[in-house]
Amino acid sequence: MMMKNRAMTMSKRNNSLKEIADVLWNAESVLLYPHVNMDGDCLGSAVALCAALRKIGKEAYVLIEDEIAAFLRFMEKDYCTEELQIIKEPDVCICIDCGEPERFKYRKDKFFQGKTTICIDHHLTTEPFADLNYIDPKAAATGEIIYELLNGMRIVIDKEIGEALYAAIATDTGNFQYSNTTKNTHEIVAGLFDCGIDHNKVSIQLYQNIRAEKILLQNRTLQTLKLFAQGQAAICCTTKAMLEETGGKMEETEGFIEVLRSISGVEVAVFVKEVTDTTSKISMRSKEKVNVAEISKEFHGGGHMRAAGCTLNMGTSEAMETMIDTIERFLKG
Ligand SMILES: [Mn+2]
Repeated sequence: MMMKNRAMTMSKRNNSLKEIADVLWNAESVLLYPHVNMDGDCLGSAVALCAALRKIGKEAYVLIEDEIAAFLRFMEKDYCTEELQIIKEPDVCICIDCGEPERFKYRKDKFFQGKTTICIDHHLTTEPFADLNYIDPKAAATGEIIYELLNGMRIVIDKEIGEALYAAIATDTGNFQYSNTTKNTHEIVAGLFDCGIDHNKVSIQLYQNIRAEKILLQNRTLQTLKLFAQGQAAICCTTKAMLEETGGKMEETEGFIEVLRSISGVEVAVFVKEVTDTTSKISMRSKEKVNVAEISKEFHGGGHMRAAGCTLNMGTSEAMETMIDTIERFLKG
């Protein structure tokens, strides 16, 4: 009975990709909204959809509010803009890979000015808030959903769109290593190979394109590494002082947490980032057992089983202690 209710709620709150496709076909102008701290999936998915919409004659832009990380800039071209008025009265506003309006804070008002709003996402914790919602937590990346959407719309995926989708899927699956990777993931990527993508070129952009300062920052950050819960958990932090010391940037801490999770015996990896003296951003990853989305919920955060995050109103040392206590308690229970 409970299962049935859940299934019913799921189907009720999700629209179909066909409904979303119809709205897009009927629109003249579309604004796409990736979340802040853009990762490969949100930017790759947004750029791919933007390029596809332009191919079918729509006016489309990816509206952003923060800087694009260097390793993702190959996708930017003339799609991305911070200009809120680039389209005065957009027919459609779509948020991509992002489950709550707070994740596009400065663009939020503009988003809700769209005649139709759409949310396309794969986060487990996303509650539908747009006019049309398509949230599929089984998708390893939002890029997979965009691939299905474009196929359904019979828009030919060219090399450029294919490479953006490849970047989206490769980054959100940890280069096809994470548990979210499915047969469908590989089938979609096989489809992208048929579109003529140069996956090696994309991989070099994504993974062999690191600034030396980032490596120095990683080295400094790892000096704060603490193992706890009998070695089942690991935590480290990056502070603003470390950025000055090394010349690294906060956006370059992306991926540091993977080093922690790669430690033998570690089930939960935690990374703490200083935002201000009294605000810290927490990222969590787990290996096989722990649902870190449940831990992040205790602090009003969100995410998936194996990757979640939250914000704590405290400095980094206090935040580290808080996370150590919480996770020790969690692993005991
Ligand atoms: Mn994603």
